[in-house]
Amino acid sequence: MPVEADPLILLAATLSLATRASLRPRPVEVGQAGAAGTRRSVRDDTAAAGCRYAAATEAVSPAGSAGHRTWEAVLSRRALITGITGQDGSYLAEYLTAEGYEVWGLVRGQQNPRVRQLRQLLGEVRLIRGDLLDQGSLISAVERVQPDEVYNLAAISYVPMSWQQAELTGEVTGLGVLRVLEAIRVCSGISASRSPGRGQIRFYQASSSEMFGMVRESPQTEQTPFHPRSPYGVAKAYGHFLTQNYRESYGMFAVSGILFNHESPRRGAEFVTRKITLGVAKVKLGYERQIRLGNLSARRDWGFAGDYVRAMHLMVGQDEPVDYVIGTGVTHSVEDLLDQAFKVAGLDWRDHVVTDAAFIRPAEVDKLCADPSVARERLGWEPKITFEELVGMMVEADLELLSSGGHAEDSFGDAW
Ligand code: NAP
Ligand code: G4F
Repeated sequence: MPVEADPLILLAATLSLATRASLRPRPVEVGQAGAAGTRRSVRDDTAAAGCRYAAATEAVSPAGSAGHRTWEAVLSRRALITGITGQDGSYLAEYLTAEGYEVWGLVRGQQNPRVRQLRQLLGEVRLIRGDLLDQGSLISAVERVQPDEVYNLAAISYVPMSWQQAELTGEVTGLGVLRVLEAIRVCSGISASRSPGRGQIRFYQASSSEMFGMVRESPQTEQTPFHPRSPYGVAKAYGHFLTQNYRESYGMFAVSGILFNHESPRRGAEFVTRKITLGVAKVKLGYERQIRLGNLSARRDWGFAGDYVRAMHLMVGQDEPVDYVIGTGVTHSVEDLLDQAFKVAGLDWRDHVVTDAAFIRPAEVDKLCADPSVARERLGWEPKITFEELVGMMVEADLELLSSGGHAEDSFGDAW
């Protein structure tokens, strides 16, 4: 399969088949005990079909260092992240890199401006072209990267856009999941009658609390029925059920995290948390006097994105593929958010907020609140950052960004 050479995209062309060796732990040279050596990737075609194999990374001491031999090998795993230029993709890439993973990200477009910013932040991440609308590109990416784990975070994720471009949302956020699963299935040589064995590619799907929509009960659990309220929510429900279906049909290790709203200083400026924290910074610095918003009584269970990517990784690392609800268990209204954000800047939101019908949705999700007890008990996952800390962090980051002459779009870069 030819791989595109592109100066913008760092392709790790050094992984030739000839260098692939056994996954079995082997003696490696290390420097002083615990000294960081360079890493060399070694791979093993353990599966006969397609591109199924596990990855190992061998720790190698710097040339010439007077090290001693150890039988302790460092085995590293390889992850492919779709949606790496988004909020969660960036946090997950950082997290997995720190965990010793070799991280690859799928990026789309000819001149994607976020690629340069991503590479400034995450120099170690390797990028490969692909688009959730293009099945062939996904097969090529999986075949090229040969990941142990695939995290499908790519989506049209802004709910109001899903009414304006409903068909595109269905294609990307819904059918895109099918295309990623098919790429994994084809590359793994899995047919309907075959259960994959060890070394299979594990798959994570970014499902959403938007699927609960008009909620049947509160708080929402893994058992709560779905009643999506937007084309986005409907597309996510399709991806969710399809992930479950591939698990049941093909025995794939495929899991969905039903994540409630999670935010950060890297959040897109179109979402209400970031719109408010940027608005507070603009008002505080005297650039603007008002923020125009829609429904202030909507309630969400808001957490910190950095906490939520840990949950994704934990789910993929379990013995059994199981779907989990991830949230804080605490719900706040948009008014609560305004209160908190303006308080950080020493202001009163009532002096600066105007409601505008343009931001009212055709159908609203009134209230979301997670019951994350299964994740807490089985994964040992708990959020570390509270709502108050999250809002404080975002307001402070936006004050710093704007007062140093930056813009919202710069927040995917140095200002992180
Ligand atoms: P985000 O910041 O909007 O990122 C979306 C990513 O999808 C971007 O990297 C974007 O790439 C990529 N993408 C869009 N269309 C694509 C296509 N056709 N092919 C390939 N990539 C494409 O979203 P996020 O907040 O990080 O969320 C990550 C995932 O979790 C999404 O699936 C979202 O729906 C889901 N989710 C999010 C939350 C939340 O509160 N954040 C909660 C539940 C579920 P470009 O840079 O090229 O546009
Ligand atoms: O920040 P939002 O746009 O997030 P929403 O719609 O809850 O969706 C986010 O969370 C989902 C998980 O539940 C994700 F799946 C999805 O991808 C996305 O990340 O809006 C939050 C609430 C809504 O009720 C909205 O009506 O804030 C209300 N709101 C009020 N005024 C506003 C505005 N939302 C936005 N974006 N802009 C406003 O001016």
